[in-house]
Amino acid sequence: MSENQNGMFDPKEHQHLRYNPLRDSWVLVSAHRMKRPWAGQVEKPSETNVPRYDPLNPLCPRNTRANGKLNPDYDSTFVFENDFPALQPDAPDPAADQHPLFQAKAARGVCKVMCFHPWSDVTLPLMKQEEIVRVIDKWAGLVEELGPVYPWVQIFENKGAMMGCSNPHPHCQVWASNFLPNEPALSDRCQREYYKKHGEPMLLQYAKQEAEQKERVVVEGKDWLAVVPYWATWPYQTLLLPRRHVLRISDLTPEEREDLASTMKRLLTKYDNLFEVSFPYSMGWHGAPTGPYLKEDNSHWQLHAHYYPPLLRSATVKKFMVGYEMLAGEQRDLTPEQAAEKLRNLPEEHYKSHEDSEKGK
Ligand code: H2U
Repeated sequence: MSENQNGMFDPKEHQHLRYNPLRDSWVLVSAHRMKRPWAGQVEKPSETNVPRYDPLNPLCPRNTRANGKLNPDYDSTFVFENDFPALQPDAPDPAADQHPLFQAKAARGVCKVMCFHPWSDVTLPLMKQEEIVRVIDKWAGLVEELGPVYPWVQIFENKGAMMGCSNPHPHCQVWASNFLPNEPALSDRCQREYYKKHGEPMLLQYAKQEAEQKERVVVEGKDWLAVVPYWATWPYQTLLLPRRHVLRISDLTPEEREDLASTMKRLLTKYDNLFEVSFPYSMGWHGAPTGPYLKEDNSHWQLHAHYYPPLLRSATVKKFMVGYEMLAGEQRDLTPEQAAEKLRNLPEEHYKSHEDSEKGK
């Protein structure tokens, strides 16, 4: 970067654009805006007390779901077909003869819901490491089951009402489709082009760089790394990366699953500790595509998870992706380095662990 009128470029002081190589787009970083007062504004909403078991919650063990089906008395993870699926295996094809401005394509697939735990009053960071390993094993199992049939298996978790989550019971969703959706299609193109040009998977090279530079690292495990990416758009966005070249979640070794569970627990505990609230986010896994892509060379791919949390300044003040973001481009205030430092310095003991030990959890 070159000098400007104010002297040497300082990313904390001077607005600039950063390149997102996974989306081939730019984000405007305006860190000087963080000088607006913010000390002391840590508003904490009164946390609603979720009961461990609610006889009316359709996700709890032994309860009846919307379609009248009974859940088993599960004691670990539990997967069921979404009773209100956005994608179903059968739908007729739209007419082939189409105007270029009115194009439609066939969309088929399946939607599943996966409960992480039989209790409604826990979240991933409050679960035991071995319980998180079972979640990871189930994610891998779903990719193994649906991957041979569908090109894309999207595992995602919407956490918190702020992110549109409809049920407090710890769960995620899995949507498998007969098409590659927009985000993975873009990511596929970007990783492929990078690999062609640089001869190494983009995110493998990126993880090595971040592990050396350290300033954006939030949590480091033996096999995993959680960073606030250089190009993050959400204030506390993170990227979870394996250190080894791994194409899909189903390719992880038992040791890598253990380390992933530990890294997730540490990261998500820090998230909760940031504003002392169960931190809302949307997260999801991206790995090499499946279905017909299983027969192709996907060396350009590297497995990773994105965490997109909406909160900015406190438990109630969220970042809105509106105005400039909707009409021009993404913009952020605090730098990714500042966000990483804040998260990194937070304790790895959950703020609730004291309360919970008193309650004898
Ligand atoms: P969200 O909280 O992320 O919306 O996920 C809950 C999902 O659970 C939602 O997609 C499904 C909803 O369709 N669900 C059922 O399949 N059956 C039910 O009885 C309740 C909710």
